[in-house]
Amino acid sequence: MAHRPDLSFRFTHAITRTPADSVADGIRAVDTGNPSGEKFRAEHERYVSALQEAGLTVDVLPQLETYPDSCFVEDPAFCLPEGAIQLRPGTASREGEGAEIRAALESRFGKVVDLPGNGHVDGGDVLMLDDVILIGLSARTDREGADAFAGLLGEWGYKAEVCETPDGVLHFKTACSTLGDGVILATKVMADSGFFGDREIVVVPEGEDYAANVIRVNDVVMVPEGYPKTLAAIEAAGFTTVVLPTHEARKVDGGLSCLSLRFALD
Ligand code: CIR
Repeated sequence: MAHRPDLSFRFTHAITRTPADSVADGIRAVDTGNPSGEKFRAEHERYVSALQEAGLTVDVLPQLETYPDSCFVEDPAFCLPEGAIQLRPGTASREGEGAEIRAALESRFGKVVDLPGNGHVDGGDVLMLDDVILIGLSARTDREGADAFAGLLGEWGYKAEVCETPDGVLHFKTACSTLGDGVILATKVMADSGFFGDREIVVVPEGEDYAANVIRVNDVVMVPEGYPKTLAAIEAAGFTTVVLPTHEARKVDGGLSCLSLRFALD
């Protein structure tokens, strides 16, 4: 299938995983306190409901105590209408998450393949735009993994480009999102990077960088709670929004995109 512009925001299905109590041991750059499994699960239920209200069939996988960060299902896989790609997350404590999500991918896709080679890619570094898939090199995604992934996407008929994630940003998509309809949301640093060419960008207002990670799902843009200036900027650009709490996810550097794999099946 050729790259359809609406692949970045028109979805029929999602896969999520219920947060484990062990999420308190999840990786984080700065310690702002441990997330509570119970509170996180309450926020996660609202997230799943919002995806369902946006029209998606959601597979909710059971909590997996062995992997504290396993609710962030976006990182170990990438899904396209043609099939799913099992990635290799670039941090040791998360490498096994790919195998754990394999059965769920196989239950939805006739074709599931491994990222070729030995490199690493986290799905959080992969931004699907209307006409290209951007892969950000980061502390998690290395050159070998990014090049192998871009090559595989090319074989599947997709244009992919590898770029640098700015210093101090965990994942490429920590700092930008597709709003769909040709528009990107990005932090000032990311907007100034030149990665987006002359595409239209809504710049995240100062002090609200965390809110750069939103998800457009069909007719709505889901925005984290507590970022009024970003919410207003997205609405001013003509999008309909749904606000969701991500307070527990944020304590372990998680946001809205990483909590699901979203895809369109015919
Ligand atoms: C990690 O550091 O891997 C997790 N604590 C958070 C992962 C967030 N994933 C994402 O933004 N794609």
